[in-house]
Amino acid sequence: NNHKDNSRGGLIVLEGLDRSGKTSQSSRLLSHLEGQGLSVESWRFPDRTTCVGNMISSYLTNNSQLDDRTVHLLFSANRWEKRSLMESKLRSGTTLIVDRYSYSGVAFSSAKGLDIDWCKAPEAGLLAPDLVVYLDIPPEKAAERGGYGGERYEQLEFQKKVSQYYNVLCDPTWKIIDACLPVDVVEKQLKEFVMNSIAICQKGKPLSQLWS
Ligand code: Z5A
Repeated sequence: NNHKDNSRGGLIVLEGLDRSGKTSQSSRLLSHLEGQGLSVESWRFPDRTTCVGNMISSYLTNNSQLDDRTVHLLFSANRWEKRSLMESKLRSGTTLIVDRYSYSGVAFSSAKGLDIDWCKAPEAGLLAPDLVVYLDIPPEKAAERGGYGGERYEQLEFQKKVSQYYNVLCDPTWKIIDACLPVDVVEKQLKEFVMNSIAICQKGKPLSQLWS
């Protein structure tokens, strides 16, 4: 196979607790990759701009109540509605930096007490990330960063449970960065992981599916 035919962008996912620094690192990474002349976009889930995303946003801000399984499936649907766009962007050579993905979906819903396999099921068949970077921060440290707003999940005890489920989901392919390090140090480590991953995708690594 001709490499150029299969060349594509990378699907880069950032995961971590609330306040672990995902948003800050996404924007730094975006600027860096753009500066390298790469085609790149920054995405986040939930994507609150869609109809489904609107329902999720209203739930997170406590403006509506929803059954736990219902909201889980909405988060999943919010990823499914972006799946085909995601695939076409990647195939056209655009790298996507995605702030939260299916792992958040499973970790947060499992932390509420839902069965983990039940939580994983609707995610199967979404595109598998080429790289998952976990920004690792103890829940207590994250809480100290302040700015916990009024959103539904922004409570220390709950974040502790979420962190336990991230540990269950974490596999040896994940890259873990100590998110308590200074922002610049985290950024440097992140860039290295990402540049390596993009290089492999450019050489034609096949796209694969999550949990199927
Ligand atoms: N959720 C779900 O249940 N199911 C799903 O499928 C998905 C999500 C996708 C909304 O997510 C909620 O939805 C989320 C999970 C759930 N609930 N919680 N918790 P969101 O993406 O809208 O919200 P968030 O991810 O929690 O974003 P965040 O609050 O913006 O956190 P962050 O992006 O990780 O952190 P940050 O904004 O970059 O940084 C936080 C602060 O720390 C800020 O003041 C920074 O300046 C500071 N910071 C950052 N890095 C450092 C370092 N290295 N040192 C010191 N200070 C730092």
